Amino acid sequence: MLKFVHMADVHLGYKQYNCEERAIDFAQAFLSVIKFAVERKVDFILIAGDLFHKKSDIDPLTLAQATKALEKAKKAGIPVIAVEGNHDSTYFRESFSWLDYLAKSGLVVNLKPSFDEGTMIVEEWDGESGAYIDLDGVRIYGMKYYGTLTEKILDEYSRRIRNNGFTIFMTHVGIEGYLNLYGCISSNKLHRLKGKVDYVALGHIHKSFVEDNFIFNPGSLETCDITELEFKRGFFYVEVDDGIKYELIENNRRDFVLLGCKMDSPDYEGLRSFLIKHRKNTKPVVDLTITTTRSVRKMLDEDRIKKIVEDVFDPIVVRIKWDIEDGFYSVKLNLENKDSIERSVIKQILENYDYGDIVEEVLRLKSIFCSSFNVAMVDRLVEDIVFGVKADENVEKTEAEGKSESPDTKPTEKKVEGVKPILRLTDLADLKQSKPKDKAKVEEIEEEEEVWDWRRAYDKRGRARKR
Ligand SMILES: [Mn+2]
Repeated sequence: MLKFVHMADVHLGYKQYNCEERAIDFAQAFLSVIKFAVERKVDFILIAGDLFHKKSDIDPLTLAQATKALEKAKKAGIPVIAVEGNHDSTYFRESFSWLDYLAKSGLVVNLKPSFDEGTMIVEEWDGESGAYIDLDGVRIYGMKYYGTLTEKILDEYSRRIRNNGFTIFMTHVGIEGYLNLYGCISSNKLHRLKGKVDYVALGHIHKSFVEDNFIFNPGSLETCDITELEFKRGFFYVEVDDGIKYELIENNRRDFVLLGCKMDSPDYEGLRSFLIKHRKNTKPVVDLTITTTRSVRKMLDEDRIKKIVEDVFDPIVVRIKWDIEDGFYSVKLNLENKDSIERSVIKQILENYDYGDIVEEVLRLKSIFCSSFNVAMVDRLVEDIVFGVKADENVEKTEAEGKSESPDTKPTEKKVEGVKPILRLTDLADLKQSKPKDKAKVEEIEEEEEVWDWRRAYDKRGRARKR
């Protein structure tokens, strides 16, 4: 009988809330799964991405946590097969990841396809690299995270998969319909692998799910975000005999206490007795939201409240959040015109969250999305932000070039005094529609298209790549 463990989203090195203790929690969770696998004498261990929380800047402690646990598996003769997740790898550029490093050290098998001038190569693991590995009666294919290129690469990869014994396909990708997450794919893309593949091992979504005894996603081991507290998650222990038998094991993890209370006056003793009712003796993370008014907030001493929480819970982290009932959305309006009302509403909302300095970008993004979504405009906005070119200058230049070829011609439209104009609907002409100056420029553009390469986010001139 075949036995294995499937985990994902370990996030080693995540010093959540800037708390060292939390990073240790993540390592403990990982170690406990490895220990479980060793005790059950499984045939192999799968890690479906995000072993590490960060792509780079891994501190020595984090690397030690990874190697110490992986060495336990190695000592027990259990191979660990992994793929890189979005937290582990840069997916536009081929680069040497920490998982590659662990593979070179003989602690993991890091599976991913390689590319030769854009052609995908799916080769057997040779001890250092490869996309699949054959163990005793089992073949495991691995594909790392590719972001928005996932569907394209998955289609190509699927054609290269061959069934050989019990066949596993492991990747790090989100499936639509579980969480409101950007860049998810439809599970149909994976169900199509039936016949060639027996078990699809996923990671990425921090919530467990199983589809049709075929697609398996275990969720995160520790809690990366308080929204995960309500999810069932852990790791899968799988036995394969006639069919697949699996068990989702919810590993031990740090307790979180999420509390909300209303304070109409500085009644600290009332707060204390409220907290005592929710006491836990497990050194939890305490997340307390206090709803109050602006005037009562002024009377309350946050340090004193923190001290009370510490007395009651002996927590590792205390987070106090304020929900000011008459504060956040009460906005003073400047009733001059529609633009300035919009500007001041958005400005004041953003300022309440300390994002007052991105008002212009938010307004421009809003206007782009409101007027038939235009990818070129979004690209240009991102360019502006990254390279510091003002959008207005660009727009004026484009208009001048397009209309009369004369650089002296200024747009005639009036601007609101003292207010930097945001993009108007009339400005939203597709960049491609503006006439190039001469043929030489056309050729130049075509040449740029020629050197397009999916691994590069930017072209030679440092501009966002063409689509
Ligand atoms: Mn993750």
